[in-house]
Amino acid sequence: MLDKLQGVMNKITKSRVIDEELIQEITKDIQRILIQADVSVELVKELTDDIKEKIKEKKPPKGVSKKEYITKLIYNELKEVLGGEEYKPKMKSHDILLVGLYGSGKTTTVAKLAQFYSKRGMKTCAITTDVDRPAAYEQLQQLGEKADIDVYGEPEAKEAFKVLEKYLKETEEYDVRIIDSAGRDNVNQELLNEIKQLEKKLKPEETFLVASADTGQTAKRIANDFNNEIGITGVIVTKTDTSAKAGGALTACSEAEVPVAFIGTGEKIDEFKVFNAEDFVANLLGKPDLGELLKRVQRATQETELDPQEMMKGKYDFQTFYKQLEAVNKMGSLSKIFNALGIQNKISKEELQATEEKMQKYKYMLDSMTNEELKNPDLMNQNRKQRIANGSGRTQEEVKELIEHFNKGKKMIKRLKGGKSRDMKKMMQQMQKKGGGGLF
Ligand SMILES: Nc1nc2c(ncn2[C@@H]2O[C@H](COP(=O)(O)OP(=O)(O)OP(=O)(O)O)[C@@H](O)[C@H]2O)c(=O)[nH]1
Ligand SMILES: [Mg+2]
Repeated sequence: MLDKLQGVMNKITKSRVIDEELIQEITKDIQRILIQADVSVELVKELTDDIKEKIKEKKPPKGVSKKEYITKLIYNELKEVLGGEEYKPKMKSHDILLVGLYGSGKTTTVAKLAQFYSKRGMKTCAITTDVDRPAAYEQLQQLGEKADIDVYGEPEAKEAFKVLEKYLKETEEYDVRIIDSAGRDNVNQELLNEIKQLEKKLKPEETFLVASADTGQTAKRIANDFNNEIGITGVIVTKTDTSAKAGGALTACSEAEVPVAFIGTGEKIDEFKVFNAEDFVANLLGKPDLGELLKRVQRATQETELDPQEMMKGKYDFQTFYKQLEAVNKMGSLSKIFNALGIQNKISKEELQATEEKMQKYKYMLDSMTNEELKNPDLMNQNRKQRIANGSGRTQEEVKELIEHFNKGKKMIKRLKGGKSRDMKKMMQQMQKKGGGGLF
C-alpha cells in the first residue's frame, strides 16, 4: 500500500495538466491499492466518489495550485476514513483491560502499553488473568522485565476472576494497572462471559480490543461483536509492520465507529505508538515535505471554509460549530475582535476571558468526537457523552453545556433562515468577516 500510493502521488506531481483522464486514472489506482490492502469495497467506492466529486466541484483556493489542492484532498479523505483525529492517552490514574482473540498480541501489548505509561512518569503494573494459555504468567514476566514494570499473576491459577480480585488489592498504589486476559479462536459466549466478569470487578476506564492487522476487514466484525457485548473504548491494531492488510484493519475500526488508539509496529517493546491518522497517511503518501505544504494549503482553504451562504443552506452540525470556533480563533483574541467591532466597552475583561476559556474547552471536547458524531449531532447519547468527557478530560456537565450551546446556535441559524430576507444573509456575511459567524 505504501510504495504504491507514493506512485499515485508522483503521477500527480509529474503530470503537466490535470485533466479528466488523469483524475480517472488516479482514482482507479487508489481503488486498486485500497482494495489490495483489504479496505472494504463500499468504503473504497465512497471514498473515490467523494474525491472525484470534490475535484470537480471545488476550485482550489487562492495561492494553491490544482496539483497541491488534489494532493491535499486525497490526503484529507484518506485521513477521514482512517478515523480522523489522534487518540489522547489518559494521563491520570486508571485501569486498562485488554481483550482480543488468540495470538492477536495482547500480552505483548500489555508490556508495550505499560512501558508507554511508565516512561511518562506513571507508576504502572501489569496483571495477567490468563489462566488458559500455558506459561502465560512467565511470558508476561519476561516481557515485564524488558519493560521494567512489575507483573502480578499466578502460574497455577484456575479462575481469572479470582486472580484479578486478589491482585487488585495488592496493586492499589499504582497509577496505571493493565490487565491481560485470555484469548479464544473466535468471539464466543464463554470468552465474553469471562470478560464481563472481569469488567464488573475492575470497572476499567479503558477497555481496548487488541486486533492483529492481518484480520483486515474482519476487524470490523470483531470490533462490533466486542463493542456490542462488552463496550470497548478503543482498538489497538498490532503487527502493522507485517501485514499488507493494515489499511483494511484500520479503516474497519473506523467503520465500526471505534477509535484506533495505538498501533503495534514490531515485536520489540518500544515498537508501539499512539495512532495518528495524519502521520499514517503522510507515510502512505510518502512526501516528507507534505506537512509544510499541507499547512500552507490549510491556511489558504480555511479562509473559504466557513461560507455563510452554505451555512444558511446546509445542515448545521458540530463540524460547522467547530469551524466557527476556528474562525474566531484565527482572528486572534476575542478582545481584539470586539475592539474591531467597537463594542469592547460593553463586555468586561473577566467575561471575555471566561468566554475564551470556554471556547478552548469546547475545542477539546469537539476534538474527542468521532467524525460520525461531528456530522450527526443526533447520535449523542449517554455513552458517547461519557466517552467525550473522558477523552477530553472534561466532565459530563461540560459536554452537556457544549451541546446546549450548539443547540442555541442551531436555533439561531434556523431563525435567520426563516427570515428569508437577503438582508439577513448580508448580516451573516458581515458577522463572518468580523469573526466566526457571530455566534460567539
Ligand atoms: N511483528 C509484530 N509482531 C507482534 C506485534 N505484536 C505482537 N506480536 C507477536 O505476535 C505473537 C503473539 O503475541 P502475544 O502477545 O503472545 O499474543 P496474545 O494475544 O497474548 O496471544 P494469546 O495469549 O495466545 O491469546 C508474538 O510472537 C508477538 O511477538 C507487532 O506489533 N508486530
Ligand atoms: Mg497472551
